[in-house]
Amino acid sequence: MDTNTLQEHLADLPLGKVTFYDVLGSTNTEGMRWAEESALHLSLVAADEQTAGRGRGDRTWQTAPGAALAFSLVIRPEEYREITSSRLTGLGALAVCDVIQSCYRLPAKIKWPNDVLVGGKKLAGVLVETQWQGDQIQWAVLGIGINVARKSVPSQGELDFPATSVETVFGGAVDRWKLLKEVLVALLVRLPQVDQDGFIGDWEANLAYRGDLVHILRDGAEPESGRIQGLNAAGYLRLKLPSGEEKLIQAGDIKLRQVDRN
Ligand code: BT5
Repeated sequence: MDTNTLQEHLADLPLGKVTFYDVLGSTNTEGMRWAEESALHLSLVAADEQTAGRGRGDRTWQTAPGAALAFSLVIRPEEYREITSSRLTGLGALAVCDVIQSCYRLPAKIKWPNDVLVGGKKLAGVLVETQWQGDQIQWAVLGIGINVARKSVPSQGELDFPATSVETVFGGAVDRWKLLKEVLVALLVRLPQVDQDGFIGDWEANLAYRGDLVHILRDGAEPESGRIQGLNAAGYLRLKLPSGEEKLIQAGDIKLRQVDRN
């Protein structure tokens, strides 16, 4: 793949600038640089390999060469007034989920806030980074990493949650560039819905562990347990505590784990 071929492949989508790198630190870091330099809405940066791929907080995201998708979209959400970072994270996860379900017929679920799972294993992660002006998002960079080929899955010892790849769960070869286009189309279909009421319902309908007991883990804080009720309008998790009280959890740096049912 190269920039020209990718531009041709995606020519029928209403994207801004499109650039492909063989090796890049992080497509999100590059996307943020572009956004600061006034890159057009829906500009896309993609890389075959990331050497400093990032997850939330200080976590890393591994993108091995020739095996995965790593890309970031610059979003200038002028028209979507009620947009939040949380809803944009949901947008990325829901778009991947839509494609894995409809094009590959697999039961994908969203582990709130930002992971896509199949069979209880993570195959994609979403990282949204935003620049605010007053109470409005000036721009957002929506980054998605998808493990496509088997060799994109890091060794389990390096991970804090089980991982898989699209090819592993699909059981056959998957064309990375076809998958990239499918996810971009799903993002473009979902983007105008992102500030609508129905969007939260669609996101909730695809949540993993809904109704189940989970632990919410935060560095340096006591874990909290509760049952997942759903999401509020901002995209925060509604957790029913053992006391019966409902608590709203903001995404930030939390980790969510299902409590063992055994
Ligand atoms: C995420 O963070 O899952 C967000 C991942 C976003 C990656 C994309 S790739 C394009 C764009 N450019 C970037 O630099 N980032 C975005 P989080 O929920 O914090 O999960 C991070 C954790 O996932 C790590 O601590 C590892 O345990 C695990 N992990 C790292 N690489 C993985 C992989 N390839 N597959 C599965 N799990 C992985």
